[in-house]
Amino acid sequence: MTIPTDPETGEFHRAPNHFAARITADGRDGWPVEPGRYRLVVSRACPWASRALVVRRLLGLEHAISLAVADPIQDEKSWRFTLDPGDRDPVLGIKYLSEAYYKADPDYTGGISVPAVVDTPSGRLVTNDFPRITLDFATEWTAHHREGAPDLYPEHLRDEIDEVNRGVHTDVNAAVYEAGFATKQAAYDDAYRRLFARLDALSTRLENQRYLVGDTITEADIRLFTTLVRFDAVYHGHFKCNRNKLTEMPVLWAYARDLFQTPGFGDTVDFDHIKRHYYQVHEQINPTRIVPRGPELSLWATPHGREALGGRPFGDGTPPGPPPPTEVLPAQW
Ligand SMILES: N[C@@H](CCC(=O)N[C@@H](CS)C(=O)NCC(=O)O)C(=O)O
Repeated sequence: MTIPTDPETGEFHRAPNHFAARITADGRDGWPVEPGRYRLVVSRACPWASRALVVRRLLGLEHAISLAVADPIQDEKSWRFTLDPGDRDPVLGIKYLSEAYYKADPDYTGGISVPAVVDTPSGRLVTNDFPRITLDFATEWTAHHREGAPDLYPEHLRDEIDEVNRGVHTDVNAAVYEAGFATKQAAYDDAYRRLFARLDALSTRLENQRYLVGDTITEADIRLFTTLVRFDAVYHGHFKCNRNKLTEMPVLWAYARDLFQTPGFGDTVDFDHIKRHYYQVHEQINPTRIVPRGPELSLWATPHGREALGGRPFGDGTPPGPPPPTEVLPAQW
């Protein structure tokens, strides 16, 4: 995979999402909420796609929105369904996710990214607008949430959640990539500084409160979690985000373990997919494509002690049950 960077500044700039139609309860974009109609396509390696995996689990949308998992290693035609029999997604019948993109727009020349939501009857991509996908799962699909589903985007906290999300996006979710993909020292230095300054601020915020906003799990926690869970496995080494390991930042490490051990979070995480994707796909930064053996993953199961801070993980709701049998992952350590 070629990583696009600005030749002048050496900075990596993320491409905008091209397909931004929304699936809504009122169907105003032509895509009404309808259980059984849409297929969520992810890579379990991808932090942006993993948000959707966690939200779908927490809300119990597995029965309403089916799941396709791409091979963590893209080839020159991008995401492919080589984990499925005959190398085809069994529901969409396609070998490459790009086929759904070109069905939606035959002239499309941009990147093929996950997460993607595909309309199963027509095989067309509906949206790859990752920040919107999870918010719409939380607010537009409420009629199909499980009993006891939490409110991940409570109306009275939206301004605060949006503000936290902006900082986490710029200085954490995106900054790790900007550090890792930088081709000039100054671009790397800038991303590294922003990342650790923000992690320090988040540590302070989380010292005496269990979750980022309010006293329950919200969309803000999910967005931070998907970067933290990858931190020591890939960002610390591969992306040179190495002032500290997550395990050396006590508050964030306990916070991340707390979420990991909450049903709906850790049961979506496939460290094998994560490690193979980053170390094998980004040949520019890891030309040998060797996948490191560490770190020791069993530490994710150690006690975190965050219950002492109070908080009600699911508010008035309840944790989700186990994942559907077809989505149960192999033991991670
Ligand atoms: N849709 C966004 C964010 C999602 C994203 O970056 N997903 C990654 C995987 S972690 C991907 O699919 N990259 C391939 C590509 O954009 O061509 C983007 O295009 O940058």
